[in-house]
Amino acid sequence: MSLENFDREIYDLTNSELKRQTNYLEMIASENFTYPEVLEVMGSILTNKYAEGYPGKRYYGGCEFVDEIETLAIERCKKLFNCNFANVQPNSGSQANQGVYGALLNPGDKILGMDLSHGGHLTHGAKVSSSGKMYESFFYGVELDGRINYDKVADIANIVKPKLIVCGASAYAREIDFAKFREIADSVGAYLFADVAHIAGLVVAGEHKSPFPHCDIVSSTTHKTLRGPRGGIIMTNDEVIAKKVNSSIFPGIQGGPLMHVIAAKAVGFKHNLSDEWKVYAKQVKANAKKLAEVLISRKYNLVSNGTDNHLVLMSFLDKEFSGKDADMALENSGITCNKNTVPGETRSPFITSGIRLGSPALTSRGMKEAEFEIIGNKIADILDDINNKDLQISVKNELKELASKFIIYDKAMY
Ligand code: DSN
Repeated sequence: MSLENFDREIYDLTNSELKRQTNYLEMIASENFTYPEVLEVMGSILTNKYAEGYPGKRYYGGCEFVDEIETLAIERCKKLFNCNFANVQPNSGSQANQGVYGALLNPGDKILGMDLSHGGHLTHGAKVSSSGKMYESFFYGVELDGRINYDKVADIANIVKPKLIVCGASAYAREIDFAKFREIADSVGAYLFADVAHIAGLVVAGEHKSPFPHCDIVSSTTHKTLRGPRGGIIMTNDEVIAKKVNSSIFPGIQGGPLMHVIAAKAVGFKHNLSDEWKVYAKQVKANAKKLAEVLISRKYNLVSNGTDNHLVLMSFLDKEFSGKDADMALENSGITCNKNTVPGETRSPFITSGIRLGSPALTSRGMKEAEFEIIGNKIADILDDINNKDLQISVKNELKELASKFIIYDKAMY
């Protein structure tokens, strides 16, 4: 029986979400539109198969085909990141990071990561996350200019003497210098762990410096700039670390891997290995740069005054309206983004003084600099007159018209 006939509520809600994704301009920096082939295999019979263990060493029979699938995913992942070992089983980026810590740390060990309010991630030691509960976490941040000051990171590392340093961020618009982090880690004898979830799609295209060979271990999600299915991965060049990672993921924190998602990761990696991928990643950066240029020309402040990657952080510290106000005004105008804290933040994390805007999803729809110029100007128009509800309605209609020229999925997929 079809979903439409069996469960009309979920069918209708899924179609409503498809319409929302189609009609709105998706500018959440961590979101993307994955490929139809990825969706196809994720919705396949592979979901039926239990395969606890790793290829060739499973705890269940009947794994001959899923073994081949996981091996393909591993080999493609290694080729992409140019490394010797990959674990493609983490169900998410958070679980990948939990797996990394489980492999290298004991409860109570010290870790040093980027402060959540400065652009870090929950799993980089935030006290509300298991990374901050199980380990003693310390933080570095960005300066008021929005950039990491590597000398300060070195000073903090020298005082804290962490066992592991995390580099990588969720809201940092500038290139991360993995070589400098390596020097800092070496100066205190710490492991260096890069979480490249946000920038992985750029890294594998050569559009951002690679964390290898500088980092001992690297994690990522597969759905952000990589544009694959939701999920996590862990990579390393060190055989001892690789073995520890495998045990840390299974049986450490996960049971049966999601074989339909692992197959989808393999399909996503095949896209990432193609020549077209390099064109896409270059365009993601070019589009973010154009957006930054337009917003600056319209007299808006950007954290770090620009971008080297796929995202732009707008700061409203000098404005009467907040990040939350801007987020709502843009949502009313057909643009989806998220409020974000900024360096020197004066408002609460629920209100904030900034928004984060990303280019990956709209680039996947085929938009280029010309469209980002239009969108940047529309964002500025809305923010210039933030209480003008009529303007928000008319911009929403204009942007819906623009969106309709860039189809995401050319047939109903459900
Ligand atoms: N939630 C993701 C982001 O928005 O950056 C990180 O996991």
